[in-house]
Amino acid sequence: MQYHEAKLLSSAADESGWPDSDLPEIMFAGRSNAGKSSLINLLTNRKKLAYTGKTPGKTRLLNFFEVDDRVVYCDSPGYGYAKGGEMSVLQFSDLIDPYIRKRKQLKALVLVLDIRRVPNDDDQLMKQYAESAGLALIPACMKADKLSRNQQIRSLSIIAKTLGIPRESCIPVSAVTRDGSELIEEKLNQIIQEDR
Ligand SMILES: Nc1nc2c(ncn2[C@@H]2O[C@H](COP(=O)(O)OP(=O)(O)O)[C@@H](O)[C@H]2O)c(=O)[nH]1
Ligand SMILES: [Mg+2]
Repeated sequence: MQYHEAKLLSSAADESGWPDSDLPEIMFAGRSNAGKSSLINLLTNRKKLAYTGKTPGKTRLLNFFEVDDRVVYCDSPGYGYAKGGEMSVLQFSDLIDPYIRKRKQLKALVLVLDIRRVPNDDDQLMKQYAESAGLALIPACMKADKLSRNQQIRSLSIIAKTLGIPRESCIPVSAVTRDGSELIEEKLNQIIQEDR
């Protein structure tokens, strides 16, 4: 396990809150409770960097974390319509649309999915957002520890088919066992290095 220096740079409700930084950025997006914050904590080896579960007040903002003076991770609110802290698609678009369109150093979208759930229209839309902005797409299928190997393979097929992407690109991840985190890290490193 590697030690990572990580700190919150800013929490942004709009463009004025984007951090004053030139480092490459990676956005983490997905439905509420999919595991976005857990994945950021996993990748940075920090238990409480990003807020997991319900943290009132922080749910409607983009949270930017600088990691090892080399990359910035952007944690975003859950999208879609539901109870709890989720944002409507419209609110969510207002927040992320300018960011995805204008932020030059944004390189990739980590699409955070619950491996047990079929991607919905919002997930599809998010994937299209990434595509149209020319971002690399990394589908992280969280909570793999909740399924057997065979169940994982079946779920990954369904997820890949629904999103119209190759199954090999969908990475099963567990924040509990840490499975998959190295693969995600590898992909992110490639993207960061290509950017140099
Ligand atoms: N078993 C298991 N639970 C997870 C995993 N990832 C996230 N969770 C749990 O799922 C819930 C939502 O996670 P969170 O990171 O807050 O999701 P977010 O809303 O997308 O940021 C929390 O209770 C996490 O502990 C995982 O890989 N395995
Ligand atoms: Mg979160």
